[in-house]
Amino acid sequence: MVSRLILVLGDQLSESLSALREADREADTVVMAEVVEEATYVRHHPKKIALIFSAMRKFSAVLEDAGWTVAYSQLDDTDNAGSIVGELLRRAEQTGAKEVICTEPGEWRLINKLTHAPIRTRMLPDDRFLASHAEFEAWADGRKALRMEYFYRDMRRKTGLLMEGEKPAGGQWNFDHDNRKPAPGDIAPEGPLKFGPDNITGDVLALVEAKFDDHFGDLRPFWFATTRAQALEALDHFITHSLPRFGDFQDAMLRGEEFLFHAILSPYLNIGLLGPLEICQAAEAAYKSGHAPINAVEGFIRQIIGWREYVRGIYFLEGPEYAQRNALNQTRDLPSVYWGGETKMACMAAAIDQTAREAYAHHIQRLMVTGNFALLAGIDPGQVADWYLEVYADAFEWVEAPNVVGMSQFADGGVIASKPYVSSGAYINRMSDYCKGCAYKVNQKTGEGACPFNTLYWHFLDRHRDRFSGNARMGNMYRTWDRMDEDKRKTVLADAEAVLAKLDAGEVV
Ligand code: FAD
Ligand code: DLZ
Ligand code: SF4
Repeated sequence: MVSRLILVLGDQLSESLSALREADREADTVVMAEVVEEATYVRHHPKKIALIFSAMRKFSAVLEDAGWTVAYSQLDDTDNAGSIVGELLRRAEQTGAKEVICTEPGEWRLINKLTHAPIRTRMLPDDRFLASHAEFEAWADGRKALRMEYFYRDMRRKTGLLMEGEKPAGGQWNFDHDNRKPAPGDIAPEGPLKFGPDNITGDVLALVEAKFDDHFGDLRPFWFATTRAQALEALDHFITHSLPRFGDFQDAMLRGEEFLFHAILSPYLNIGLLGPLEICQAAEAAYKSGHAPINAVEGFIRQIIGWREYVRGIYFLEGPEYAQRNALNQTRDLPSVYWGGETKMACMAAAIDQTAREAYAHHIQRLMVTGNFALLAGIDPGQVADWYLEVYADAFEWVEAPNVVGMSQFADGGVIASKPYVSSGAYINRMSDYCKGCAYKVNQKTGEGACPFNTLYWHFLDRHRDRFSGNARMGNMYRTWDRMDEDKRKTVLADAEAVLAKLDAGEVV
């Protein structure tokens, strides 16, 4: 039998991968390649590159132990072709293989490259998700609005998670109203389980240091799990220590507490070390045993079988140009604060500083601090999307683009969100302790020391009035704005313009 090449990408590190299930362990060759093209199509955070390379090296050893022949290319191998397609062609020449079998990548860019590769390529569905493309399309078909909540309920019924017969456990589908508490300063979250680098990770760290030192973010200390066994330990640690309070403080932000009660499992889930169902089943077991309350477990499971599956469905449903949409025509360049430039805004400094250190920020920091600011300040959503894709260890376009372009920047014109996620400083003040030590005053609406979120919020609503004033969910905002006396409105807009002018001039805001 002629050998075929079985491609396993850096975010496909699952033994159950469809391409591996289709393959012949005796005859075929698995191809895994660290390549400069994937490491630089955006300038990924060094921790993200190290996570992927280290996990790839260890996964290739697992496959070899299981009897597979693996052709593994390290980034600095002298004959490394530098791209996935280049490496496939090189391996085809070496082995005489005439066909590639792969699992669908999570990005149109790479799907396109593989589809047009000068070697026959068979692409199988990525079935490490609960909903197939066909299932999502069938759900979306004929609906006026694609709201996550209804899709989520179908996923609950499909998986049986938190179901008591036909009814949701606890008597309701969604316990979100219990999950919006600010965190008191004296809580002591356990934080994620951290792993010291072993020899393989040590080699990878040296490589990443040598090759990608100019990428934004700190490589060390590096503590991510890089094997399935470690990722399972991290899951167990989260269920034991953090899940019980995950719900209560899901939206809270505290200085010096980067992780609070969040799972920090998305990097492992998105590269395939863990599966969505096993994570949710572990959480459900914690509810059934009385270890964690329903608001925590329902809220957590909703993020995974609801939001995560839903955004993937949207990415593939909407097609390759989705990530380039700019429905609000926002065109300002991303300011230097996103790259660690000086800022007086304590909330932005906290979110961006921890992003640089950890390649991690939790959902509300991404949505209501850095995302909110970009949207209010009129930043080009393409630049915003590239930033998120670069800086987070869990960022792959199928999940990043709908969250950024859709949910956070409203650049898809409302496919995902029924109204833009914008807020003044009051929301950040309610959910965090950032404002206490900020150079700006969160309660000040105009003038030198006014919180920039306050003036930019009204500027956003004012400049997008034609689009949003008819939105029933935004009527109150426009009524409040219209009730303000005219001089005050003029001052607010002029102050906002001054903030924007400073951003454009590269001055500190
Ligand atoms: P937890 O808060 O503990 O949640 C548990 C799990 O739920 C996560 O591990 C994740 O797998 C899933 N989840 C939660 N919210 C979402 C969501 N909105 N979409 C998809 N999955 C979700 N998530 C990514 O995995 N990759 C991204 O590139 C990404 N970019 C984002 C960009 C923006 C602007 C926003 C607002 C959100 C983004 N998210 C992204 C969603 C969310 O912020 C992260 O999944 C979460 O912060 C990961 O940390 P955690 O494991 O501690 O999550
Ligand atoms: C993100 C990433 C990086 C940094 N490096 C590699 C790599 O060298 N080799 C590889 O196979 N995959 C890598 N990846 C993951 C791919 O970019 C990912 O598969 C696509 O973006 C699709 O999700
Ligand atoms: Fe952020 Fe405004 Fe609060 Fe400062 S005052 S931390 S800029 S919300």
